Amino acid sequence: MASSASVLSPPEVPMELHAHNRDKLVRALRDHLAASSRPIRGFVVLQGGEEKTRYCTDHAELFRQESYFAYLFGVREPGFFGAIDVASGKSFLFAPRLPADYAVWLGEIKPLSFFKERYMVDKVFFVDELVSVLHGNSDESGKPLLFLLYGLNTDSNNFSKPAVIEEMEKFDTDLNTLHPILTECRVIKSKMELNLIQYANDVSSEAHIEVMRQISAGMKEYQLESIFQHHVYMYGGCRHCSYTCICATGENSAVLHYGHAAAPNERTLQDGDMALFDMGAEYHFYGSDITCSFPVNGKFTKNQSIIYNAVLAAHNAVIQSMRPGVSWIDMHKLSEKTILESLKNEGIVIGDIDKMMEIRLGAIFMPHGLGHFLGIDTHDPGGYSQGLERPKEPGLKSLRTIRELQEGMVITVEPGCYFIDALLVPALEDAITSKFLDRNVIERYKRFGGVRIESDVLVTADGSKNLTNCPRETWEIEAVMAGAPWPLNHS
Ligand SMILES: [Mn+2]
Repeated sequence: MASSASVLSPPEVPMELHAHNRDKLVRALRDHLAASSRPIRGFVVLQGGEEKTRYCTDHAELFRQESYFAYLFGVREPGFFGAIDVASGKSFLFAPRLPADYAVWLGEIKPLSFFKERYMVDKVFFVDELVSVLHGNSDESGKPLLFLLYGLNTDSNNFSKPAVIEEMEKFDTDLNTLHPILTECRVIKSKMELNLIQYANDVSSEAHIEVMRQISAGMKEYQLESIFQHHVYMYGGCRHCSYTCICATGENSAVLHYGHAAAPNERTLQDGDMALFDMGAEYHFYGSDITCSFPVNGKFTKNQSIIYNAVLAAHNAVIQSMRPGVSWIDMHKLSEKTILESLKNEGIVIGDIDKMMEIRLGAIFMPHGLGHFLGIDTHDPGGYSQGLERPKEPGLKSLRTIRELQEGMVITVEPGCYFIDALLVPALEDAITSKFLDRNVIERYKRFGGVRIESDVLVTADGSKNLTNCPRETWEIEAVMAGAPWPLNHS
């Protein structure tokens, strides 16, 4: 039956989603201005992304809209500007004036009315009309005020680029107000945004299961990447993935960001390997970020199930503890402690768990943070809102957020346990950390690689909801890899 390949059907995207996002921003901005005794006036102005070519050539890379612009306007075309009148809430789009030649090479030049209808904004003009339109729509005697987007991305340490417009001297500009307020809007997801994140999760969960079913020793890692990409595009309509696929097997699974151009998922799979596949599809800008770890041959060895179950226990303990008000640092520590307890049961680490926590021993096995916000960006912004400082201790310093959970946040839960020589060798030589490590037992895991289990989780009013739907228990994975349907049939 051909239809058994997938149960997916790509949904229509309601552009009300972006109208709602704009409303949310306008309300937050008005509240902020009122609270700081400033007049309710001015325009939010954002510049959308530009199409890029490959180096000096005319090869156009597939365009993907800048994320803040996508959040507010949902526009998929390059070269746009957008504005919102803070006082009236009215929204404007400015389209690039395209050369007549465009119609020959790239298709029909759409009228401005097309964009007005598609993106549900109040008015659409050309980019070269921006200065006069903003002046014409301002009922102030002086220069109109523009709120421009400028601020730090705390994951990349890059700054967002404020809109560049002609005749800037005809406006007053404010570079400080918009970024933190718009970023905070993105942290709490609306129902319509959650529907898209759920869809991206459904598509990606199904594609991960397809990979589990088709994997076998002798294949290349990139063939599994290809199966994933095919599935999310063919059945899910997802042209983009949220990030470069990590398809790591054997020792490669201890390389946290494997799969980049210099390590392009090209190893041949061996019988007995663990696989760690971190892959997520994106649909209408909204993404997913999912990791599955499992044995290439479909059967966990004793050592593989020891490490896998240590990580699964941490994953489940965190999801069960999540609710509004809980500190993400505490969740990170809970995951570390859960993993260390399992490792202690197997004699991999020795001694007092509280002492291990004090000296941050867990960071040797899990050097990355427990998880991050997810939305239009894989590492969605807002993890360190104003005033929050990144911790300095091993493990904790890798956290992409240290905030308290709030209803409506979507955050990844991705504990891992890895045997990384670059960390283990110095730890075994260190006078303090070496006391907690059993050299001989660790030797048995030398070529193990690592395990990560990653789900995308919504914080609800009284707990959490896992949006990812992949087999997680070892017996569920073994059953699905042996051909059982998912969800498992319990009859
Ligand atoms: Mn992640």
